[in-house]
Amino acid sequence: MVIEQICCLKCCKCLWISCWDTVWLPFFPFPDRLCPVPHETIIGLDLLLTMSLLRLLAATLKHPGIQFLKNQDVARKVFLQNRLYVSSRATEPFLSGSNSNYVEEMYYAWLENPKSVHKSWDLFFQNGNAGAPSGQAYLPDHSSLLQSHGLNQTAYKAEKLVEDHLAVQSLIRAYQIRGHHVAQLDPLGILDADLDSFVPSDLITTIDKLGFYGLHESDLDKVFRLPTTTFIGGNEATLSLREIIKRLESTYCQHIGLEFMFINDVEQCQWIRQKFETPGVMKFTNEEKRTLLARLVRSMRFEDFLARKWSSEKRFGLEGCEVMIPALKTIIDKSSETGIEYVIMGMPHRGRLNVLANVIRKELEQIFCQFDPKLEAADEGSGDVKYHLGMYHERINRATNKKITLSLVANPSHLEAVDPVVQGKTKAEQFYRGDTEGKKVMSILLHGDAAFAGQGVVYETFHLSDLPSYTTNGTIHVVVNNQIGFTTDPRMARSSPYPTDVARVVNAPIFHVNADDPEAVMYVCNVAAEWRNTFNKDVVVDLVCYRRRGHNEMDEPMFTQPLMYKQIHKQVPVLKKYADKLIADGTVTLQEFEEEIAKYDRICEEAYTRSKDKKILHIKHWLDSPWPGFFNLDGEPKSMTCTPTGIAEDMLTHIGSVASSVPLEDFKIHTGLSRILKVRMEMTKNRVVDWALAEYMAFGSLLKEGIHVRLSGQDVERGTFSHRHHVLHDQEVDKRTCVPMNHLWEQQALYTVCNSSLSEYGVLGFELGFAMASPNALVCWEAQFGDFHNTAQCIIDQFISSGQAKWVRHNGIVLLLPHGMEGMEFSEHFEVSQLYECNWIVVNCSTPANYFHVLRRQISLPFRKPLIILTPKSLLRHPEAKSSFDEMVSGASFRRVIPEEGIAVEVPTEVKRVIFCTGKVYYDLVKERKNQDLEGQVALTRLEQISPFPFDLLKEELERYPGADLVWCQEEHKNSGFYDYVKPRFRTIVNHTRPIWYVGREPAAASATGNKNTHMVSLRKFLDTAFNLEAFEGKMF
Ligand SMILES: Cc1ncc(C[n+]2csc(CCOP(=O)(O)OP(=O)(O)O)c2C)c(N)n1
Repeated sequence: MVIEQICCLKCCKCLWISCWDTVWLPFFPFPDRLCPVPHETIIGLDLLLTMSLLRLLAATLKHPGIQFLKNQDVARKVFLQNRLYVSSRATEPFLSGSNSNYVEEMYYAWLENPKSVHKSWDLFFQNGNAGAPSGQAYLPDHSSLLQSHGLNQTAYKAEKLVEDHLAVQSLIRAYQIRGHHVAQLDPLGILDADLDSFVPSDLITTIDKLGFYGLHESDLDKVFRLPTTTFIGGNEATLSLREIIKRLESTYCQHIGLEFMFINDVEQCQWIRQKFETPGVMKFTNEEKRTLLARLVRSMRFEDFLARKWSSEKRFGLEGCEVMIPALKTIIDKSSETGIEYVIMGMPHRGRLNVLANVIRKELEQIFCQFDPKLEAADEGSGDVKYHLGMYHERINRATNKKITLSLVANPSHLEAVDPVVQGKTKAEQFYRGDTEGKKVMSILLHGDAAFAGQGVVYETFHLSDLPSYTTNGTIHVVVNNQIGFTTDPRMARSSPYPTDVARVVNAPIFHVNADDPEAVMYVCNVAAEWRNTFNKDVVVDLVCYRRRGHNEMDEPMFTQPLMYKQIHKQVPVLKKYADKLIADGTVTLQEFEEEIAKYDRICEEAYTRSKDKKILHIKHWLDSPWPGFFNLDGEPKSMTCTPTGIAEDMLTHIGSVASSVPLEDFKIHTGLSRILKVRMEMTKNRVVDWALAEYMAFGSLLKEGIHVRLSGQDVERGTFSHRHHVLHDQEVDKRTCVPMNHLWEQQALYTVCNSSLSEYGVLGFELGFAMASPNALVCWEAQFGDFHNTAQCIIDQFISSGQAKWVRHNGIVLLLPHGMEGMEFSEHFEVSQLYECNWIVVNCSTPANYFHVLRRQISLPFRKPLIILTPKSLLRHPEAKSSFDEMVSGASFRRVIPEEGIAVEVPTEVKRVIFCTGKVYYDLVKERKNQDLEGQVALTRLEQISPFPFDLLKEELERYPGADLVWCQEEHKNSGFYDYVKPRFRTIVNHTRPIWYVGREPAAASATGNKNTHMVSLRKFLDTAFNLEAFEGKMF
């Protein structure tokens, strides 16, 4: 412990340490560490600090002195008596049991030869023997004891001075760390923003608390030198204690509460301290104040206008946090000033219409007309409520005169679900612009306090913020902290002091601010934007506000929050408060203020009149991510055809050989991997592919066409089942990797393959957002085996399956979902139009070639549609699951159904049973049919595309075998798998004239048994039924 103190001091003040070392040198095993400063010069503070340290150390060393000498000779006793028994306290603070042997040795040596010890010891023993009073023998004063009395006085004073300086340093630090706990953040003044009325004992909230530091009221006018870790002095190096406390209070305990001292980076902490502590930083010009007032006018009058015109409509108004509009505008202005060209935003319901109107600047009539219940939708789909729609707008930023694009991403009601989506879209926009540092594109996420604290996806999104393939180089989070979630009090809604504590995990600074102080809010927003620009890290602005009405405008909040709402009813609106202030100080006149209000009201009225002419709602005018040039001018696909997806054989060979090699020199791969690559090379020579190679071929060929391919998910680089190996690792050089896919062609698009954090919800949302930015990319997310995708169900339900219907937004994301039980009349373009009509495509490929084609078809389609690919684990290495190049070359395409191609087709009338199946069970059925010698009597037809259902092809199949039993066989339990989905569709095809029998496992609650034997028995059982041609005789359907 003592040694630690040495180090600590040494870091701070080397001069003091020198002196300290000199005095203490004999007591510690540092014989050659001499003070670099002559002892004679060590006076004043240095000496004092030394003393105070000595006292401190003595307090920790309990033994009271060198009594051990008492049985030594007389001369020694003389010394001892003088040293030890004159005081009730330890005589010399540094004399203790732990160093007693050493001191004793020193003393004997000195007795024999005073020059044999260090001169500080010499002086000490001399003074001791000369009868120096307790505590003064060690003073490194070379003059005599004659001066000792006067020196004692000086020493005491100086000692106190040093102590006080240290105390003041601690006090400053206490404010920096804990000042926010007493900041006046709640505009209502009834709830502590940190849910705790506790006042830290080291903040000087009353004068008696100076005692915590050993200070007194009388010290208030003493002047102290300021440490380098504070900027409260501005240009002054010293300040009186009174002024220090005043400035700390005004920085940390007024309307801004800063949480940043947990950040591990000293430079970042210094930066924040400088931004907030420097005196006079929060000054605004009159022009800035007027702009702020005008923005508040718009924010507040917009809500008033809606309330007047549609008093019984839900709009999730912003009343109580009107300052959010100027806050966002300030962030955007500042970011535009630093070079940002594109801001992507995500937000919940609260204040969304206001943001659309006053931040994005959507035409007001487009917003107002949506309140008309008779408005007809012009687009396909069910549409969505007005406070969920997205928006994209390019405009000139008035503050900077620079072009800026603003996009608000459409979202479902699921709070916070949009967060990772916004991040993914932002990453993509940065990627396509080559904006590797996020200097051109950035994101802003808005949150409600309850949702920010409660929803796990917030945490998952934060954890993406610093990962190389997912970072957006800093997001500005703005929390509308109205201190209530629907009807739930925050004290029942979170266990953390603030709703924002989740941000601490990534060392993001958190700026709490009282939303009724618009200037404080503006200042904080400016700093937040500068922070992002400087450090490319996340930052949180917590707008502590209130909700003037109920959760929505129809709700009665007094049922559940009576006291809070009594206070809210008394609350003067922020606009009035701020206007009064500016009028009082002469920044604006009452007349100017009233004119500003009248001007905006007029704008709203005129837009309202125009809105009445709008009879049709075009949801596509609310697109957050338009894809210029991809659709025709009406927003329709340019064609309804899909080019074949096969490719030239030499391309297949080239990709195969790169996939089998290491394109970098002197790169040593694992021997096991060498074997895998060798097998790949063999397959390429033999013109066949397995699952992994088919995927390689699909990705590689798309890259050649300039299509960016991105594959993300847990362990995707190697592949969970070690089949992929898209990233090679040098076995001898740490972190040296190679992605052969990026060495395919001279001119090719980039391939990104990235292992993700262990998140499904967050990462799938992110990739969906990435896919949203451009149609010219194949963005794939792979889940791990075990139905883990169900923790991302919200993204699947709310965005992937229904996104197009709600927001007419196409998205071509591909979900690779490992799956398995190891445990009529049709038009010419039926296939493609069916794909266009559906909400997503689900396939379960049984061959590598089909997997290859379906990936390529994703890009070849003239529109974009989510694609779900079930990828059976066992087919990754199944010896039968191989495809020839012949199935992949030019002219070949994805096969939605693979009909029977064996001897059963030669005489179809002989076929007694057609078994329809999908995926891997096909291989079990083939084997069993062969074993039972039923190849002429049982036909096997594979359903490769499950949705949309290939009615056309299956109809042909059914008609080919008119006299056969129709059986659906699946390995899943009856209540899972696809039986319930295919059955009514098959019956539609046969017009309910023939039954479709079920063969498979019995219903079960759990998806797989943990027992291999049970699994095999149930497999045997259903295979027996599948090939028992009498199994359904006499049965009713
Ligand atoms: C995931 C999810 N759960 C529940 C809801 C229902 N809900 C809508 S708003 C709301 C309260 C949100 O409170 P807060 O985040 O503080 O935002 P505020 O409404 O106060 O602005 C709830 C529970 C929802 N929309 N999403």
